[in-house]
Amino acid sequence: MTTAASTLIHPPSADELDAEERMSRAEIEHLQLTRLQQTVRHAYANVSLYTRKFDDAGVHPDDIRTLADVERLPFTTKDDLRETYPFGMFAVPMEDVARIHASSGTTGRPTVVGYTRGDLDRWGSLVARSLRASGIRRGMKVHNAYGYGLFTGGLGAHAGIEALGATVIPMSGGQTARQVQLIRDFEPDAILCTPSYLLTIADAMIAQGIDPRSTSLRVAVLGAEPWTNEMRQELELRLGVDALDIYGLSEVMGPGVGNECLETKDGPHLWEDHFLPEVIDAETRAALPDGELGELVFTSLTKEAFPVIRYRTRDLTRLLPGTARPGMRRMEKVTGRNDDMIILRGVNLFPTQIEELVLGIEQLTPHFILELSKEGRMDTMTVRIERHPDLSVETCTSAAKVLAQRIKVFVGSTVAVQLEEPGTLPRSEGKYKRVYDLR
Ligand code: DLL
Repeated sequence: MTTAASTLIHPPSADELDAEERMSRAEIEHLQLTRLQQTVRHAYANVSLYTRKFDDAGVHPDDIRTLADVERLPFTTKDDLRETYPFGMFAVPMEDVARIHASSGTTGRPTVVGYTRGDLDRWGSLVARSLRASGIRRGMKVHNAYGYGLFTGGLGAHAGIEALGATVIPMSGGQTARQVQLIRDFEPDAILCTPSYLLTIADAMIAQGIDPRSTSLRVAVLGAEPWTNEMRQELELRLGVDALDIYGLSEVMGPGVGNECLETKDGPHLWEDHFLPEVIDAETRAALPDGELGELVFTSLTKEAFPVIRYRTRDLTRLLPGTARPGMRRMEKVTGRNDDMIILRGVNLFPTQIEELVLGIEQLTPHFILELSKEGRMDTMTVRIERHPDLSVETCTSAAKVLAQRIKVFVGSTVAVQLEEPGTLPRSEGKYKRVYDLR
């Protein structure tokens, strides 16, 4: 732990944990198998898309006798969700659906998901577990700046804060100046938002003459977009908080599918009593052993309204053994999605690789975007980055040159780095749009 503030918060003690968090690996796997069998039967019986897919694959729910048998089941993709838009994959009658969420997505129809009353309760308790793992507890005030509405971030986090018994400040995203004022006036202990939005908030504090390290905030639970360990360090130093990674996606539930533990900060532990993770080779779709990098796939184990079988997340990561919760596996911090990969003259790169390099150069600001364009038939990329307001233009210009060199060395691409005036690039209000493709 890197901050002075972190001495004030501490991880939950063993008696504060859920019984499942204390289970051994064998106990978790036993629970997973029973729940997998129930989920597969439920999906096959109640969702016609699954009936058809299972039949086409020649597999029946009775064939699932071990956890490894999950590999016999067909995958589910975002296209399946689009095809059954809006409610075709709900496994319960609408009268049992207590809530609907949707994610806009970048292309095509939104994906729609549903929850029974029981699903909402389980979701709330998993977010509560996540926040507790982050060091938040009853008696703390939590400023929730994830967007409320169809996005699962706001309401999902809200329910978790309430389930934990902490005090929720339901701020939602946007209105940054007001966020700063309320952080000052209400003195929350914790903030929940995207990592890029926390940067925006820190900047707004400085603009209002407030030292971001001087506020009451001690913990930040950040997710909904990829972010690097370098960004963690940057945010922890700037704001004097412990920054923890919360992971999730609407198709699988929403925030709280996994969360980092304060004592280790080594990638989110996946709450395996409710989700069965796999990592596959995105090309061949073959299952990969733990430790290998590939596409993350989830089968839900307790969902009623919207069970998912081997849902392909498009997130790239690897599965690792549990540490702070030895019975449950971790995943490496997700630093890229299949969809975010930029192919620049034959070289694959992810925006987080650039983030890592930017944050490694002290004279640069973390405010940058990537612009892709064409010069003749050549694809080109420009890193547009704001210069540091307190440093001379010469210093910033040479830092920009260093960045271009490091991108060449570590990523293998020749890119242009263009300095911008402070405060001129778009600021995040939620999930940050980092890449602009002008080709
Ligand atoms: O972003 C749920 C969420 C809200 C998670 C608040 C955490 C906090 P979607 O809008 O469906 O749901 O987007 C899901 O966002 O597949 C990842 O690509 C990305 N993502 C979510 N959490 C993380 C994270 C919410 N901690 C998609 N690190 C996922 C990296 C993340 N990427």
